[in-house]
Amino acid sequence: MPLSEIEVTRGILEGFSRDFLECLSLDVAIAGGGPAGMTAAYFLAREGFKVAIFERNLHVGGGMWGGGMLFPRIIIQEEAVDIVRGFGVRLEPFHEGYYVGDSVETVSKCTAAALDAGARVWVGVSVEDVMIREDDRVTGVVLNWRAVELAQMHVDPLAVEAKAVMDATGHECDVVRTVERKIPGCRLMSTTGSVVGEKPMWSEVGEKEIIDNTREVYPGLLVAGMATNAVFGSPRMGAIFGGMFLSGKKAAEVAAEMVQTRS
Ligand code: 48H
Repeated sequence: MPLSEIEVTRGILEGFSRDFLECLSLDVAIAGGGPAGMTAAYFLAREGFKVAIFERNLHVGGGMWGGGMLFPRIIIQEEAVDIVRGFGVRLEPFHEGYYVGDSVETVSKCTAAALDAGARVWVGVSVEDVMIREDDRVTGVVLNWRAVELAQMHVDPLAVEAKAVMDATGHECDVVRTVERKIPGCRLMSTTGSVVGEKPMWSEVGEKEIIDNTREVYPGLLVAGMATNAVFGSPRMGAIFGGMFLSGKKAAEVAAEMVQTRS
């Protein structure tokens, strides 16, 4: 029996509404669906936390699709191999302690793993602001369609509450910058109290500091992935991606603690 256009529309709207309504009150809201955000979502969902990613592009994967300079390969160090292989990604050893993998396979499989674990992923949705309460705690994300943002239409946003908000927006650390800009006298829980900005390439240091600094930087708000190095003024690392997965995993642990102290 043919399906009418109206029934197609009903199917889309009913499915969307049911699933989005479930996301109005989250344990963890993640801004950005790159490798760090996706890994964090996977580990949180696997532990039963209610977690959603809001990704402003139509696709997830952030800067991983293009590997190094559009050669679709990424380098993974030993410490992150279990995480990446845990997603089902095939990795080949190529140097002592280092492996090479296909960036397209890695994006696809880590995304599938996060979805299978129960994370929700919303694409085309920008985190344009946060919600804040009297105790200066970040209590949720403020959302708008990316298309609205790009068209610069004056359309008011909607909001989702969360016990923890994760900035996994990559080099821009967009959410932390928003908090810093909009909260008078804001002091981040970081070395300098403010966003320092990412430093030039030094892989070894960048990969170490990203793990050390993956943490809560403002009450209710934590950082993961390259956003961490942007906030703390650590170097970039090029196409070595292990730190993104390790930071995502640590961010899941930090977020889980934040949720538990608020429950
Ligand atoms: C919703 C947003 C918003 C917003 C941005 O850039 P990403 O891949 O970030 P990470 O940290 O997971 O991985 C970084 C890695 O890809 C990389 O760039 C490396 C290793 N660089 C090293 C080097 O030397 O250059 O993903 C961030 C995602 C993107 O998909 C953005 O579209 C998205 O966040 N995003 N989503 N609301 N306000 N801002």
